[in-house]
Amino acid sequence: MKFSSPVSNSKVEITDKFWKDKTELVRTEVIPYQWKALNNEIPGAEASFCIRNFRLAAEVLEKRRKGMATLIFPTNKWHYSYKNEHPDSFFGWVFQDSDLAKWIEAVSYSLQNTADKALERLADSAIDLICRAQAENGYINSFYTINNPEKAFTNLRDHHELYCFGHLAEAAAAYYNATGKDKLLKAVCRFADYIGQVFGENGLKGYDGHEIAEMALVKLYEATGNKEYLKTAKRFIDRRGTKPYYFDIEHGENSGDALKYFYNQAHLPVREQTEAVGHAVRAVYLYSGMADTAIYSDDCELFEVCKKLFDDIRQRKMYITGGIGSTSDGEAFTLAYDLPNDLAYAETCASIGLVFFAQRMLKADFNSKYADVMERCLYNGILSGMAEDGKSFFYVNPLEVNPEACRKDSRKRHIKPVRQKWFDCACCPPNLARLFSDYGGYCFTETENTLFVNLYQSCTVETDKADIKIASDYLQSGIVKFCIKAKKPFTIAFRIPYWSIHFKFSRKNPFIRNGYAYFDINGSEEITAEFNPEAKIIKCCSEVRENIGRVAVARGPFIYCLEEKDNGKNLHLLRLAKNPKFQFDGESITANGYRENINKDALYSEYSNASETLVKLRFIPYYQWANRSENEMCVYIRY
Ligand code: FUB
Ligand code: ZN
Repeated sequence: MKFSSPVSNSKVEITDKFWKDKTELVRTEVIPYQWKALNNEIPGAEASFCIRNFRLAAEVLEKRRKGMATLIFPTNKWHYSYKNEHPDSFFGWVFQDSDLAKWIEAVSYSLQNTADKALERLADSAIDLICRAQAENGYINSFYTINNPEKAFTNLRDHHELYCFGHLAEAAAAYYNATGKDKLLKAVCRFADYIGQVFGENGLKGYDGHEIAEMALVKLYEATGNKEYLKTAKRFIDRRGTKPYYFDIEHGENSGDALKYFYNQAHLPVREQTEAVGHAVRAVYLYSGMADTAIYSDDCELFEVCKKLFDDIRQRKMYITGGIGSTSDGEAFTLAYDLPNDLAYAETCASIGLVFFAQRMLKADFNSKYADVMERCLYNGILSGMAEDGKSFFYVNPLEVNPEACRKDSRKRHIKPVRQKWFDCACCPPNLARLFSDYGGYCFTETENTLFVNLYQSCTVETDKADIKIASDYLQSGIVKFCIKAKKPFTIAFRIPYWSIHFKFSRKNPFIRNGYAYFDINGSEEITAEFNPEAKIIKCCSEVRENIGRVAVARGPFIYCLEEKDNGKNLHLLRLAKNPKFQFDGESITANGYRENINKDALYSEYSNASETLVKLRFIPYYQWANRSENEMCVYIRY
């Protein structure tokens, strides 16, 4: 299979105001805040105990090495509250270790962007701690190490051991790539070797209940060249969903019930799966691992499965914001076209996982639809996950909110009308931190001869083909200038964004294929791309019942929304005027519309035409909502 590779974040310097601001917020706000959270230093926030757990695991291992007695605790729960447990027990969620791994990964990319010796020293000390918590056989997991090592790998379905391993492996590869230091990488490779034995041909036939190990093993393979890691990833993938179900065996059951395992995408062998199902984060992490494994092992059949799954999400199960997983029940996908606005789950992590999946698909299928999805998620359903000051976060990203309903209707309890400082289950903010710090790593992909430009922002990029300086006004005028200093003849391929029907390049006659415009470059030259980010009305496919008779407003990559702050209460009363004239002030959009006058007399009355008042509607980019305190919000408006 012919495939491309992403150009590393270390080769891309983001100079763009919009994206530099975000990566700087992560560096200056999120990463230090998260370190405090890991150390229980945030007053008023639920304590994490993450660092404390690693310290305790290291102490326990030391005692066992010295032949000293240590206590054993239960391992049958998901969460261990310090309020109820023995003081020497593990505390927190069974996957608490992953928070430190994500922090190290975010720090790694951040160090590629901005050298920071003090931060690097802190990360080194965290890595020393993790290595002290590694058992003789290579195993690293503070939960089982503390509570009962005998029980390791006995509950893959629920207990996230391979998930924590996966995050650690991603952190190790990232830290090695960023700093050249291999202490964590070596430790994690020992762990991966142990996993390879435990789950080898003659070992346990299991696989992870919360996927990520697959794509993480591929990252270890990329970092070390050791094919065993790729083999282990493939083994996990090929075993998933085969009968008898491993999770049945593990739990002494004989259910054979596929329905039970949709949640873990383990209801069918993966090659027979055609629909995205179950827990959305797990799903897209699995599909990312499948795509990577398919690419590196030249498994076209597996890659075709990934294509189907990607299209199922993109065409039937993705919100206009790039949110996925439309129900809070299992944080999961439901059925095709079931995209309720006010009940949406759309976890920040799930859209981040969709970006991972899209980026991997892009490697071997040179089609703009993947980068279009990346862009949709990045500018909308992911960016909304972080406040504009980087100090609070959304876990859930709904498309319509009435704050009172979130308090009074238990079906909407998962929806928060304002961003939270931190979360008891703190998966999303660290995920955001690692993605945004690595933003540069998503902009370009390359084969031997072709450089693909997937995202547009001001930056410089250095490759063996050329050094390129990009001056981007993508979000305002849509004009992007490329100053290319070629080192050898090559082809440059520009993605034509899905929203830009009209586009122009200063060089004539591009070869257009699958949403990319290709030009051969033979020397240094300047090329200007002109896209057309004018405001537009977007219709949702009629099969989405919630949006019949309603439209959304978009401009360039941004989806817009209405907020009560600008448009008054009861946003459902608003209607966009026919063929509205949009006015763009550099950020918000105004348009003519109507507000239906409320008839307060009766709940029901004989039909008569509604009376309406002419109003000016103000739309802001969706990602900005809830930055001016609690209020109503909606993306879709009657039309
Ligand atoms: O289970 C670990 C993480 O916590 C998942 O990825 C998120 O969806 C949240 O449930
Ligand atoms: Zn999350």
